[in-house]
Amino acid sequence: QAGRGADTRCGFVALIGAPNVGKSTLVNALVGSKVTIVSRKVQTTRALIRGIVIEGASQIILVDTPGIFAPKRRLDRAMVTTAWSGAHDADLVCVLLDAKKGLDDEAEAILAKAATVAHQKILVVNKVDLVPRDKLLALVAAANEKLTFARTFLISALSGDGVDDVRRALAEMVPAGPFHYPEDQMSDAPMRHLAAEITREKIYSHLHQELPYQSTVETDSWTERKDGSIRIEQTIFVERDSQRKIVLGKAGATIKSIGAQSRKEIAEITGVPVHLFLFVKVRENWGDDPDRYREMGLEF
Ligand code: GDP
Ligand code: K
Ligand code: MG
Repeated sequence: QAGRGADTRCGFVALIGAPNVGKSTLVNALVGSKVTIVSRKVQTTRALIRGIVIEGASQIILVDTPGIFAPKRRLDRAMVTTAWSGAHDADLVCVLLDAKKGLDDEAEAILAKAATVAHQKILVVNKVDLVPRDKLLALVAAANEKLTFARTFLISALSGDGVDDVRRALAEMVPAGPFHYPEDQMSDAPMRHLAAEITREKIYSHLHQELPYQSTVETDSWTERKDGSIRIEQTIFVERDSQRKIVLGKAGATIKSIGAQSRKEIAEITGVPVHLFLFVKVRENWGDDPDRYREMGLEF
């Protein structure tokens, strides 16, 4: 048991919502540190990532999930199954809606399915920075008609507006019990996994169309050197040789830029100098290989 005294609370809170609603941004904002990656592209988050935060005498374990959408590929199906299993396994479910998109078909489908999850639910309307305040009330009313929410919050995960209120409410709502994790832990993922995710985030921001979805990153080695720096080797796997050439870029320019940005961010998080070595390899059909999903933490 990770502990503290008799009066503590601790619980799992799953964040559920459409792709790009801002689930990962909210997890990072609640934790106050980057534990999960963010991009403008859908399907950035692939597995269940836990961000851990302490508020008063409560430990809140936030479960960031892949977005809920109509799956086509096998990998997509695994992501959506994983998201719902995250909701069923949690103590509380936090349903996110995009203030600007409102109750579109995707949001309606998510609310309908969320109704089958037994736990208490809270509604978080995100991206309120993009919409006039008076429009929000109609959305909140409509959503609460579809589903009963214990609490409703209007926030901007990006600016941090309203995030403290969500954190305080979750702290009150998680069940009584001892902490599951040590007090200084912010994530359940090992640093070498987050480092691979950060490189994947840079692939998402550098490359377009299908390539990000057909690539994955693994950390092969992580060595702490005598001078206090860390030497990290990572492999970027793609499905075809043509994709390998795109990741490398002209005279290696693209991979150099991906590596430079990733290295800088990993160094900021670890607080020590980082030497990052990236390799690109072709592994055909990795996206159809269930063994790969298991390594990624997905269910199928
Ligand atoms: P996820 O797919 O639900 O995890 O969404 P992400 O956290 O990856 O965010 C998707 C995009 O929405 C990113 O470009 C974020 O910067 C952006 N975003 C997230 N929260 C907000 C917000 O409150 N306001 C605005 N304007 N953009 C946001
Ligand atoms: K995203
Ligand atoms: Mg995400």
